[in-house]
Amino acid sequence: MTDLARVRDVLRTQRIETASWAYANSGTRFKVFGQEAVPRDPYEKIADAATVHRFTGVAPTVALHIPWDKVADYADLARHARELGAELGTINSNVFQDNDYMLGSVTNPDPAIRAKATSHLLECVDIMDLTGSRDLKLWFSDGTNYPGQDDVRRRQDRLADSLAEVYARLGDGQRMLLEYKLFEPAFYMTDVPDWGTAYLHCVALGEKAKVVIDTGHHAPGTNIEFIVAQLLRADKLGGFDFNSRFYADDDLMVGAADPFQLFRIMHEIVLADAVGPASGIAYMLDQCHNIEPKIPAVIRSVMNVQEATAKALLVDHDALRAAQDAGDVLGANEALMDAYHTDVRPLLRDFREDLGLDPEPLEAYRRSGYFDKIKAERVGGEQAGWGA
Ligand code: PSV
Ligand code: MN
Ligand code: MN
Repeated sequence: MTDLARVRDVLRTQRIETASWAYANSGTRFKVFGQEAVPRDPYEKIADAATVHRFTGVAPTVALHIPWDKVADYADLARHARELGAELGTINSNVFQDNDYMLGSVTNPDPAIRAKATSHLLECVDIMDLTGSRDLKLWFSDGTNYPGQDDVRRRQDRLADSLAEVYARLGDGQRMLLEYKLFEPAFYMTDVPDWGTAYLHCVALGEKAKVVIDTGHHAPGTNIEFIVAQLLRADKLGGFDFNSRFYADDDLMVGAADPFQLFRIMHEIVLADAVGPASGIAYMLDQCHNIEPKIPAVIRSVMNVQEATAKALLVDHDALRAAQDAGDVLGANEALMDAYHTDVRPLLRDFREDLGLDPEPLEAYRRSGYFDKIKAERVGGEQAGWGA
């Protein structure tokens, strides 16, 4: 089998999950720019996600955020997704948009507020039972703004108690993914600020708990691929929230700001032979398309992940290892860079044709008339926004 055939075989196993909120209006705290034909409810968000899958062939699942995607009948929403050739994916909890959570959710000094937050997380597992989702993704905005505001260790204990209660509720085949974030909205101390904290909690919980890496959630200059390698060693890498950042948690398109970083991340995954679903690594896009058209931006993002993966799959591991073992610094670096500098677009065009898809997903989407169709259909009602 040629190398290129192997690359295509591995690429065929990769699945990239898109997020329901990427299709909704979004913006900054300064302004949300509404766009034409934006979905008005979760059903329409899923239709857009299914359209991304139709043109890329590798993005069948869509992540939901509760309560942004609250519906009366989740089994019906799952049926709707299946009818469109898609599936419901990760359930994202939300304990950051209620007035009660000003001083924290599961870490709040008030036990009644902690109980409310935990009961939301448990409700998310109930929803997973109805949607058939494997993963519960937890991100906590909890933290403090001032030194002395609350007791760091007591807050960790409260967090651990709540996580343990939710972990105990997980069914067979369900997992808990714990996401960390350096800062924002808390500015002095965040309760889950880094991979080490997330890792400690996951280890204490058990094997169904894994760490999720949101690429936008680190200090500038952080070596994210090192974190990837370390979590892979410990079998604690649950997945990614992919996006790009220039400054903080910018939520721009993955691979747009630093495609080389994305390649380096994917190289670690390829080295561990962990691209496909058997590894349990979930590739999710957690992005907001504030000024660019949303569906093409998600298609572009999926393609960016595929391009980085294809380049990583082209690394000549024998040459790399030989150079490393010989202490050949420049040779090892060259083995990596050779792959990075390869134009993989022709290979991906062939890959898509093999799947029976148009080799150019963005052009195919534009030609499809989908946007004109939803523009005509989605009149009246209120457009969905990030957070609603
Ligand atoms: C927090 O910044 C975060 O990355 C979490 O994943 C949230 O659930 C998500 O953003 C919402 O976009
Ligand atoms: Mn995220
Ligand atoms: Mn984020």
